[in-house]
Amino acid sequence: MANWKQGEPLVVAVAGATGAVGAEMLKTLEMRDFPADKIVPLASSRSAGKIITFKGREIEVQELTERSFEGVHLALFSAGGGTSEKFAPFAVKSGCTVVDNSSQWRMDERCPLVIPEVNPDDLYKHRGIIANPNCSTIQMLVALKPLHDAAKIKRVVVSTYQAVSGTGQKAIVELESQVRQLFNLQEPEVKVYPYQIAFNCLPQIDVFLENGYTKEEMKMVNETHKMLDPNIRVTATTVRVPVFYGHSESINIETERKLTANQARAILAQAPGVQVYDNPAEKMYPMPIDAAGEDEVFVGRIREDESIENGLNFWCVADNIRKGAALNAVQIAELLLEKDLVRVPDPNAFI
Ligand code: 25A
Ligand code: L14
Repeated sequence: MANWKQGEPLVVAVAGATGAVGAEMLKTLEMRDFPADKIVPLASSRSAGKIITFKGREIEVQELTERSFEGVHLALFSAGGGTSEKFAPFAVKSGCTVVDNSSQWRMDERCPLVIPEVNPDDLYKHRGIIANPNCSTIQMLVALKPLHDAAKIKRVVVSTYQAVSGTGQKAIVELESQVRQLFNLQEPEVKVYPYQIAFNCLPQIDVFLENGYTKEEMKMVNETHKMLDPNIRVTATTVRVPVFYGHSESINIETERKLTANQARAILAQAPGVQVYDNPAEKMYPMPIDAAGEDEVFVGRIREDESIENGLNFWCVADNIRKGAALNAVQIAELLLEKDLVRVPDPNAFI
């Protein structure tokens, strides 16, 4: 059993350490001076033996196996749903607390789904696996939480404009190669997405479900219900755009109590994790090229929806790899340490 006690050296693993999100997790742990005494980078056999550097030290990537978590207290996973399904239960069995970035455990009742700015106290219920929400849901709820507290949101209509980095390193490479191929008058090679993404928009993220929505769209609905309020009606359209880093969202809300645009701006200006960037007179609004590499959720274009009584429209941008994935996971890990929750109550809970 690797249950950790305050004052003992802390061992932290990153599963999927060589991927787009895993690499950012390592960088974020380093930048925020996370109090890990030892880092264990894990990936598939393809990447075993690669060297990563952490705080100036070189560390060899090991293959992720069922036995990787012996002596590990805390693991951050971002290696895809199948990998999390297979290996997270073994981590817990070794006494290791897991923060998982895949969609695998998010709707599992045993697993809290947490955004530190929205529902930090749900962490107390964890039984070994804490799920990190979907990137589009995270940035939306960081902005909606303070508005919901102030005026009670009844309905949300959201459309997303999502960067390719959400799909991982292979999709970053695909957009870059297609742009290069097109400028060289070559046929663009389509491997990751169903169609060419360069100079295009794809109104499909993840697979289609029976109700005509995509899985990504229903993640935004279901995760909002689990974390913020099951009574909010949510409808989403998620779209892939040829942007490398940073998701954008057009959000329309209907509230029970009236909020003017100025009131909403003032509430958001005070909200944790949010930066209001909104001044039409100066052509000031958030864009993915500005949000990339930043921690905050940026909000602009705040205005009243004149088609209904109590409605607001705004535009919301965040770095999908940072707040949408790696940063949120590291913030959860920081809270676990702070609340003394790096522990597994029942090692067999997920086996
Ligand atoms: O579960 P989901 O939600 O459906 O998520 C699916 C994918 O989405 C990404 C993540 O990709 C994940 O694989 N993802 C998930 N949540 C995300 C979020 N919120 C998210 N992205 C953004 N936001 P990724 O590219 O970020 O990370 C992939 C990592 O997972 C490791 N991995 C994969 N299978 C594994 C595994 N690790 C252990 N066991 C397994 N079975 C993967 O490591 C990576 O670290 P890797 O070793 O497989 O590959 C890293 C290097 O290898 C090269 N490469 C990849 N595939 C191939 C390849 N080379 C040759 N042939 C290949 N087929 C890469 O270039 C890289 O250098
Ligand atoms: O639910 O942009 O974490 O392709 C994984 C794939 C987020 C979106 C998740 C993408 C998704 C991501």
